Amino acid sequence: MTERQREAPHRAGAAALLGPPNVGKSTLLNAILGTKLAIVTAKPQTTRSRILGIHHRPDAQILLLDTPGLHESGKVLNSALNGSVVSAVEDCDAGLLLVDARRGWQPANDRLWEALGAAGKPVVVAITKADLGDGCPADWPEAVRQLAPVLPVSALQGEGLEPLLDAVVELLPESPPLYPEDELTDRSLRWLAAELVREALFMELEQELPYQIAVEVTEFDESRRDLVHIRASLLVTRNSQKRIVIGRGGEVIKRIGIAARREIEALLESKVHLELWVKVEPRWLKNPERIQSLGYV
Ligand SMILES: Nc1nc2c(ncn2[C@@H]2O[C@H](COP(=O)(O)OP(=O)(O)OP(=O)(O)O)[C@@H](O)[C@H]2O)c(=O)[nH]1
Ligand SMILES: [Mg+2]
Repeated sequence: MTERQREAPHRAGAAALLGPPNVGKSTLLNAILGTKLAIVTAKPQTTRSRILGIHHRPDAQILLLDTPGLHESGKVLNSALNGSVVSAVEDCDAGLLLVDARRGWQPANDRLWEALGAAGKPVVVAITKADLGDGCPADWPEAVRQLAPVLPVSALQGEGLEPLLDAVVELLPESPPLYPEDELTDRSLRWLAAELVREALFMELEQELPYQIAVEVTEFDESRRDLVHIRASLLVTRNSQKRIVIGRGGEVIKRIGIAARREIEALLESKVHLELWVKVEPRWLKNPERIQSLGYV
């Protein structure tokens, strides 16, 4: 513990990780927690719902809210995702606004900056993927620099995390810890397992298809100590998609299963038997209640 941490009053509160799709929100959450909690892929719009990750330090407890990337399309799922961004802005004590070092300040950054300002929330700006860019990207609104600390960070290389967290902690209210010390997230292992299946879908399937698929764990049996049995449905909207996900001779779904099982075993620290079933559910993407029951809002 540093001198500063020993003397400072304890602080606790929520910081929302906000930014455009693919800016590195989930990677930053995982790097801060030192655990893979949120799935990460090279494609934008991977995260579908808010996840709480709890970072404990001697002087503070930071409740980090990972959010879906804010984007412009009006589809039902997308507006549900943007809804969870809005509620994260409302619920947080401080905003951690992310800007990609290579892409610079985006229209989504403007909208989030304005929303945080309107809600009266203090902001720290993080320039992500600092290992890829050189310094601060151009076309940077001067007002932002005057009103918020701007700090570079590389989540992949673990650089800049502590100064960033120090800046966030300064914005949190004085408070005793809000969660027990061993608590890492508000999400169940069952839900995290479904997410890891979804991550494997993004790795194994081309282009738009992963966005059309939902994963629902229908059975999560931990009664055997040496082997956790998990059954999950992959919900697609059309028969043609089902054929692609299964692949010739079942080869695609087999690869998805192997990749997902490996990650789930690392999460659960146990052997896992993973059974995947592809189901056609034409309306899941259009039905707000269904999107909610799948845990995406
Ligand atoms: N080089 C480099 N790449 C990074 C860094 N952080 C994230 N990435 C990459 O950026 C891509 C997107 O990362 P995510 O963490 O999924 O981004 P996100 O903001 O959560 O994306 P959505 O959930 O889709 O909105 C992945 O390919 C990451 O590996 C970083 O610090 N350096
Ligand atoms: Mg994400």
